[in-house]
Amino acid sequence: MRPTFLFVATLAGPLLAGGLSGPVKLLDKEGKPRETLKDVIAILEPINAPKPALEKRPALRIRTVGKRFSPRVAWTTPGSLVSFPNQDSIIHNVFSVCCLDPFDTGQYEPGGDSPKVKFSRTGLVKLYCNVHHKMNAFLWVIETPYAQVLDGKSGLAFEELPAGTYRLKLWHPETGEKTFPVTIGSGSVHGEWTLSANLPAFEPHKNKFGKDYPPAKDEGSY
Ligand SMILES: [Cu+2]
Repeated sequence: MRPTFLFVATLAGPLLAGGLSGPVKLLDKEGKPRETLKDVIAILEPINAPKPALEKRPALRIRTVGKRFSPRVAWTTPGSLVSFPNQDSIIHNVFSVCCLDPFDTGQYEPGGDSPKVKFSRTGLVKLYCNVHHKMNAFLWVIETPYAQVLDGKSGLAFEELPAGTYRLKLWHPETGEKTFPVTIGSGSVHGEWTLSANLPAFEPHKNKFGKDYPPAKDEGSY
């Protein structure tokens, strides 16, 4: 093989790829570490790095079980479908009125699935139930496949990232959003990030008609 050919082949080779990993710490209002990271989402947005092809995600199922959404924090990409299977023995009615793609599933029965909802716009969608005031969930619609909802035990861990600069966005319902610049080279980058939970654990909201919820007998049992 001639040297000139080798030189060209090197230039045309795969882009350098690296990884990003490390713990995310969550502090409470007093500055004490929370034991669980549950419901933290990590989103990595390429700034000066190749943007990966954005494919539609498989239909996402956010279950309603025990008068809660599961998962409570989730993500998908624009144009993908989401439904809310009812695995309780009571009626639910999932809706969102805010900002992005408002929708209303209407009431649907135990054991049933909701109509599938397509989210077209990027951003944070706040999901509520019109029957149960305290049910809430958060759906991030994002234009990157680099996202992870942390499981409460591990930190974040991204692999096979093309070299370049990124914005790491960390979000939790009680911390809001915090961003960090990240540079990825050919190796693995290890970091450590801290979020402060200064927001209320439950954000009051109106029902789908913009009215207060009627007092519920079992409000305290969530
Ligand atoms: Cu409900």
